[in-house]
Amino acid sequence: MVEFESSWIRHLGFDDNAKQSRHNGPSSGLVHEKKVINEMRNAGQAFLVMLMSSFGYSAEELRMLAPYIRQFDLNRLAEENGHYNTEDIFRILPPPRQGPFAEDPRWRTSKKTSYYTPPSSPDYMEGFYCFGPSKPPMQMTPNEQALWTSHLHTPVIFNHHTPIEINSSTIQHVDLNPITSTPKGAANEERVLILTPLRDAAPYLEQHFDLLSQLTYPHHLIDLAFLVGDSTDDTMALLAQELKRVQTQTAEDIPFRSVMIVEKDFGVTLAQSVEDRHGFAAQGPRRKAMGRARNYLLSAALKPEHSWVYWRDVDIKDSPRKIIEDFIAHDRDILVPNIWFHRYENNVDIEGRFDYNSWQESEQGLKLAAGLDKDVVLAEGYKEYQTGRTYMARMGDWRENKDVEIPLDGIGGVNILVKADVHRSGINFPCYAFENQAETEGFAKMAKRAGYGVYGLPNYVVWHIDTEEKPGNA
Ligand SMILES: Nc1nc2c(ncn2[C@@H]2O[C@H](COP(=O)(O)OP(=O)(O)O)[C@@H](O)[C@H]2O)c(=O)[nH]1
Ligand SMILES: [Mg+2]
Repeated sequence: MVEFESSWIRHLGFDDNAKQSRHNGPSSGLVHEKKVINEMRNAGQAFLVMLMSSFGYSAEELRMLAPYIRQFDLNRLAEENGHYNTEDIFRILPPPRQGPFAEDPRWRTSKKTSYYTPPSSPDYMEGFYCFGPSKPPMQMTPNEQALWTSHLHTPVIFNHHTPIEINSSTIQHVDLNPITSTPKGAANEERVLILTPLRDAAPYLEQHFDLLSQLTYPHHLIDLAFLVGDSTDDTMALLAQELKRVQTQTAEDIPFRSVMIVEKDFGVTLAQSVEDRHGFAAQGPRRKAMGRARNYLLSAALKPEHSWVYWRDVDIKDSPRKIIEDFIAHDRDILVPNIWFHRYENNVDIEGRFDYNSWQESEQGLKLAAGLDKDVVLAEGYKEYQTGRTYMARMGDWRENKDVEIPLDGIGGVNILVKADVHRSGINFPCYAFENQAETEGFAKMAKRAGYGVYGLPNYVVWHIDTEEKPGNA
């Protein structure tokens, strides 16, 4: 392999066609290349004859001066039919020993210093060529021999290593290849993004931040992001206050790596009262609006460095501190806990089961959906539509083995851990009817359709507030 680095070698006629012709047999590219080489050779010979006849160099001198003569652009001489520039000759060559020009003052190179001294190493060494394979024939396999003898040209590479360098600060390089989501998240320093949509959430923020502060997953690996929208209460101010409280703590393990607040109103007019929110007619529009809010939040906050996305609603009463580690260890694409609530009646703690959005699909549910208009969004827990689905809320007990998994087809949004690549692949919360489901249930359906695994932990309980505690439900 002969490799040229020198800038005085201009690549002659080896255009793309010509390169192609080496592989594909003769073509006009190759013919063109040969023609140019012939012209160059002719021009070169005419040039040498001129140097002898006009300038008085002897043949012996010209042989010695070969390294200098190579600096002439023979390509140009070929194009210009052998016309040369006398100035170039005075500039590049040392003077001839004899003849009319021998003492001409225009020579740039001093006869004494450089005349016929071989130019220093690399240039001069180029005069010695070694053709042949890199191994002795006895060590070559028949295939290697055939390969070597079959090529007609020594392969030539021009500046093959020239790198492409980009200095512009407007161009950013993102490599998603090293971003993984593994069961050893904390040990691998995998970054977690906690996402919370907020609307009229003032009463719950303090508790929310108390619980977040207690999370044992390293806080320097956690980014928080909130979407505040359509609120009529003081959600924004309280959020700012709570964030200040947490982020300015001096204890190293409390503040989080970063916080983002996204504001976006969708013009949702539904009141946040339990009746308004949980009536059947409200479910379709409400779930679509929630889906949209989640997608806006996700698209604004998900950064290339995130490995996991942890969706966490604001109205959580209690949850295990190790929940992120516990969930990551399951190594599932999408994982949800069971959602219950406490209700105290006559000093008795009645454990209520909250979330009927986490379910396993049934024949009845599929049949029902098949008979519905594609745009209808199904909602659970309403006598209008009997789906016959199996609800995770009805299973499980927090006293049992927390690691028991069940596959799910629909999920609720109170707590979801998602491998970030699932979202990156385009699986999000449909704000329209996807297989007759929207938002988190549509998310689960879409993920399953795309081949991702959706699971629930019936015995791993996160405690939602009792809906009767909601303001506006007096
Ligand atoms: N930005 C925004 N957040 C909302 C909206 N509706 C609910 N949220 C938030 O989304 C989460 C879940 O809502 P929630 O009313 O608790 O739903 P539920 O638990 O299914 O009754 C909470 O953190 C709410 O503050 C909305 O329209 N816009
Ligand atoms: Mg809630």
